[in-house]
Amino acid sequence: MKITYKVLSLLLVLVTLVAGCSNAGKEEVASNVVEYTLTSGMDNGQMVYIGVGGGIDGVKNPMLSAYVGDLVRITLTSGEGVEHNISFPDFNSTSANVVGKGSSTMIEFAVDKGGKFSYFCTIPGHRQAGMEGKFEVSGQAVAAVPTSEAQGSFTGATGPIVVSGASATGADIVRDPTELPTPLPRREPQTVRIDLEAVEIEGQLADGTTYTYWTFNSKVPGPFFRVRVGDTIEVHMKNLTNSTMPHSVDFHAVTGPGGGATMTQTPPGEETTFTAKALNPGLYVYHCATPMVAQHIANGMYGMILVEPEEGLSPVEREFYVMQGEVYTTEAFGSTGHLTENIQALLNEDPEYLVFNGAVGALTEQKPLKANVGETVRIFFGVGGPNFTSSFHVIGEIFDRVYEQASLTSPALTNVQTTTVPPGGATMVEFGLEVPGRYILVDHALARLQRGLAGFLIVEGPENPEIFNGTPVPGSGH
Ligand SMILES: [Cu+2]
Repeated sequence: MKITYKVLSLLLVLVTLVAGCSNAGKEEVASNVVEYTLTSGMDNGQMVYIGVGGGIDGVKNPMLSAYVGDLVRITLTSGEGVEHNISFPDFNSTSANVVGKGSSTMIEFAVDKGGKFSYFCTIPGHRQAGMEGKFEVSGQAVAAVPTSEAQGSFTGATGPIVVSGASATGADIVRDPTELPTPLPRREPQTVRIDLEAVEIEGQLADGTTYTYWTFNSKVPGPFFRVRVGDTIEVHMKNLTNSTMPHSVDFHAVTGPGGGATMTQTPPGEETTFTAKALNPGLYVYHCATPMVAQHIANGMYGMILVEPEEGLSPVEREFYVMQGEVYTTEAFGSTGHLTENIQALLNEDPEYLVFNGAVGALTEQKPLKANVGETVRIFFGVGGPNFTSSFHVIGEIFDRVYEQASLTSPALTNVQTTTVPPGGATMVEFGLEVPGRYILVDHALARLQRGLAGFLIVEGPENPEIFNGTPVPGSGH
């Protein structure tokens, strides 16, 4: 008995010692608190998280790991000044947004289940632009948490819903279709400076409806540039300090990787520049090419540049600048108030709005095209998109000449009713005006008319009954 007691006492002492040691060990390495520091940045045109310190130092979108029962602490710092956050939706944890270079935020959450998970930035478009990494947890679940419940807390993709808020007013982002440079005089090739400024702006999308546009120079489309073949363009790409995104520009007129996008990924508050020689005459689209590119285009970042052939274009009385685009909102077409972008709808190619020159009514009530009987008009027409091909048509007119695919060095097609223009493509059409009245610019996929896609060409002058005669029916809409 005595011996047994002694053995037991010894055992007890040993157990206590071992327990003490192991506790001390845990505290020393804090094995149940896992800390990671990440910063945000750009890499190859992608948005990324970059690891700071330890085994993840410098690693893009590093794999993070922990054990069940750990407490995870994540510090996120804005490395480039763009607004971001970090979310672990499976653990119901999302940080506050970091705003401005160097600002940081921290989250902590308990790891209650094992498995493979993701972390990402929940700001629309950022996950798709690259801000996503893996989070692996070893061990068994501490308490059963239904995965579906945890996933249900993340509401990334909702279908369009009708929300009619109070009507809202925003800036006029509509590009006047007459705002374009006049034909260039005959001259030797020269260097032409092109100034672009990325401006994120709350603009008027429709009556009582606003939307946060991303623009080149505060209008949609961006400025129309006009150079001569052989000219060198010197592009200055500026991004306003208050931007939430980096922006860039890809000129389809440029020969070189990314059309300039590789050299113009521009963080908020900075400026980039490059030069390029215009080798091929034509009418070309330019657009922002910062990931997710489709999002930047949908939000309004597109425009056109005309590279005139050496001999120039034939003279016409009037030239117009029109571009087609799509807007993807969470709220249904016709909602009032400030509408929010819907990335899932963008990925589904399911826009609520389709517009000429940026907004509903832009080229009808607000800034219609105007001309006179006897004149010849030329329309530089392009599709920013990002997704929809246009079947461009002017109701009541026939295109005398279509420079198909905006090829200015091929013979024009003659006498065309409707012409196909792909996203990131353009056309140049010309036609004479014989009869006064109101002509309607459409995409002949006419369901789109119901979503805002219409423009007016108002032609004044004497009636021409020999060509068109009769009595208009009231309310015909033409
Ligand atoms: Cu952009």
